Amino acid sequence: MTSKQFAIATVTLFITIGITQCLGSVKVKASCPTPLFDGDFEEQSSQIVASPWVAEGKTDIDRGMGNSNSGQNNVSMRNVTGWNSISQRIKLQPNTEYELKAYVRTSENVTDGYFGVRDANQNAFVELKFGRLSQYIPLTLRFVTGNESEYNIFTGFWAVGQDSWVQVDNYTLTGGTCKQEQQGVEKGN
Ligand SMILES: [Ca+2]
Repeated sequence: MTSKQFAIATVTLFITIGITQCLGSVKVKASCPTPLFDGDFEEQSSQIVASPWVAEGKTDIDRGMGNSNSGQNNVSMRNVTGWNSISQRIKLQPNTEYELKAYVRTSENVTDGYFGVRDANQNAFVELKFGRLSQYIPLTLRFVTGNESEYNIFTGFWAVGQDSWVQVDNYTLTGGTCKQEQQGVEKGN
């Protein structure tokens, strides 16, 4: 239907938000293989969320249910109350710029969803709040790491007293350098 496409365009407009958090003066930009594993959830072999992903609340893998953004599998969180999320612990280079992206869609009554990065102790580092997303929409977050190298990427939502759900697929994380190539290192004096 054409109304569907219109809805996608409208939502995309609202979600094209790039958040850049600069925590250090050193910025390194290059391309590198992703430090994130099984971002499309195709390696998940059962309904129960397994490594490298970690589930909180009522979070399952949909396998071959036609709910994915691509491939066979996606994550599905569905609950009436409480916090429900998917996360993965990752290693990143300190003081380096990254871009995190995932495709997310929700039931109509979701108002309190979060997509982003926590530190090693699960405290918020950078996050984007989202509400209803009637079709799969790429959520994108640009950030610069601090001095630490361990983080947790996550997507989750608070269910607010009624049956509601969030589905996630196709996570990617780009940025960082494969080698130490910081400009200015070999300056000499
Ligand atoms: Ca998938």
